[in-house]
Amino acid sequence: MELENSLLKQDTLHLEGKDVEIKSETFEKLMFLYSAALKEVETKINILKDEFKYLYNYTLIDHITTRIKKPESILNKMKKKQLYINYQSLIEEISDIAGIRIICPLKDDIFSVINLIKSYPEFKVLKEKDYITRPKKSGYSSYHLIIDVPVNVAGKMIYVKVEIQVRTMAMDFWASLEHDIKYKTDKKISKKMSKELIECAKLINKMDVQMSNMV
Ligand code: 0O2
Repeated sequence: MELENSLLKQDTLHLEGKDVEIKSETFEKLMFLYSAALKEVETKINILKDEFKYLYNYTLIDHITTRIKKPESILNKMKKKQLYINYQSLIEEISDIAGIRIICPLKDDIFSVINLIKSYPEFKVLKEKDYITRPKKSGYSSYHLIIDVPVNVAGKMIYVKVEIQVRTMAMDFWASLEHDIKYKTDKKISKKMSKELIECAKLINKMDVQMSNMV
């Protein structure tokens, strides 16, 4: 595999300055760490989801999805960012290898979820992007957090980055379709289509605000 071969040029990997070394042939072991961190976050968010459902009879979170970024996508992102293709830059510069997406019914729920996540003492927030208050030029709306998650491996605590995206069902509908149009079709998005997508994002935002006001 191209990515793996390139990364293998580096002999050892130092994680977050901790006394942990991973031999270069163990790309899978690195992915195991991301996967372990993702499971830690997923469990906590599922407990939060159930807490609101069973204790307060409220659907704060509709559903959760998780994914580990595919090697090809990691490599493409590294190339796009013009990074050195090695483990160190992968760990330091690519923050969304492990990703969890939290889908809420209402816009206000997003901020509740974000505040609750921030209150977990074990998660350290490294980066925060509020594309809810200020959507991207494309029309994309979502709240992003990059957190450091402690994972206990071989008796040592190491910290692994996980990206959390929080958005409403309506925002997720838009983002999924837009992502498919952008990445799955070979067509370059025309100016007309970009404008239409921005219009749709505005309609979705209007609907989200209206729905929030009704509840
Ligand atoms: P994929 O295939 O979904 O994983 P930075 O963190 O500043 O170095 P980055 O990673 O581009 O740069 O940050 P940003 O803008 O927060 O975007 C991270 C992710 O948000 C993207 O990951 C997408 O999942 C999502 N995203 C951002 N902008 C858009 C958009 O315009 N449309 C859609 N549909 N999703 C978006 P990837 O790796 O680009 O893609």
